[in-house]
Amino acid sequence: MSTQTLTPYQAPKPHPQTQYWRVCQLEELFALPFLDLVFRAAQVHREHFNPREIQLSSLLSIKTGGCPEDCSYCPQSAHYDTGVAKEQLLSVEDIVEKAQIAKDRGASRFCMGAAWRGPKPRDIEKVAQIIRAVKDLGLETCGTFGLLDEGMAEDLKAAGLDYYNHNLDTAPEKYGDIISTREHEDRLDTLGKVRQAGLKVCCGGIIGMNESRKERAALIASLANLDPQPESVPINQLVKVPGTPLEHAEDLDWTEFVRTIAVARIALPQSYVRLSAGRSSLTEAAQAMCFLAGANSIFYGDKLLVTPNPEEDGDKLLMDKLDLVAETF
Ligand code: SAM
Ligand code: DTB
Ligand code: SF4
Repeated sequence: MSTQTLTPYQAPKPHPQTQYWRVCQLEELFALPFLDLVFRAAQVHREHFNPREIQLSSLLSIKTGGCPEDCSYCPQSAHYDTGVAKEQLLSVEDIVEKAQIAKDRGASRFCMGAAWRGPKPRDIEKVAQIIRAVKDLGLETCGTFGLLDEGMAEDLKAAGLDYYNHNLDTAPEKYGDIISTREHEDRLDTLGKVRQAGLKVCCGGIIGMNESRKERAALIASLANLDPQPESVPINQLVKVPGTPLEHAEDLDWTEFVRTIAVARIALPQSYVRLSAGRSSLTEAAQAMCFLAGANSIFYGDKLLVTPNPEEDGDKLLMDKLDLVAETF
């Protein structure tokens, strides 16, 4: 995989929402003939980005398992027996070692996830130390630690955090079917705090949770109507983990995944759209179609948080075949 850059890196800036998206408008996009939709999304992508560049983010679970929340998709919830062992917060040294490896392999951003409903004040102190150390390696930093209390986003920003990942996960109307321990409004509240503190927002969702196409459109509408829009939008396909309530969710056809990427690209024209969890079950050709439809970021590294992701070597090969280059930061 070449790391040659075609355009100098420019950190994304918050861009105001230019249009309020109604769910029915997004359903109309979903219903376009497949190749027309992909073509339209590819045009939007080319207006705002160099389509040969892919942003590479590596993920690390810094505190694993035993989460008190009951998210039906999540292998780390203490409510389900998924075989994920509970681990304490990793040490700064262990995390820095993993971050250095990710950097050496070509990642530009290091995303750290914690299986918390939200951090306690003492966790913020430790996490701030971790962020400072990762930032010192010259990587962009991203954290996903759950719901934040007053002042926490400011503390994370002061430690050098660039992005906060906090997903809306599913359509507002479906939220209660998937999670009972918090509400959609709680997520919006934390997103507001994150924005207010001057952090960049990474906010996306999961498809393949037995939702209807209308609900997929409603998820994208809720992301696109955030004002300003999120700089980064991870689109995850559910990883069906045995023991979770969604382990037998109905399979989504790959074309529906590509359609979702395309609709996200059209509705969030200036956001990075990340082809996120679920890549292991997509063929190379389907991933290529996602890149054509406007995906311009991936999780890079052989593990997501606790489940597998494609190997780096395979991703490098795929990027070479498609003449894609890693965006450097
Ligand atoms: N606990 C924090 C929270 O929920 O915000 C941060 C970590 S949580 C694991 C981060 C995200 O991982 C979730 O919002 C969800 O989108 C994604 N995720 C979790 N389990 C998943 C699965 N089985 N398949 C796809 N995405 C998943
Ligand atoms: C996001 O949207 N997807 C990532 C990251 N943000 C934290 C997590 C995917 C998790 C997939 C299942 C697992 O490995 O736990
Ligand atoms: Fe906990 Fe986050 Fe998993 Fe929900 S998604 S159970 S909040 S780790």
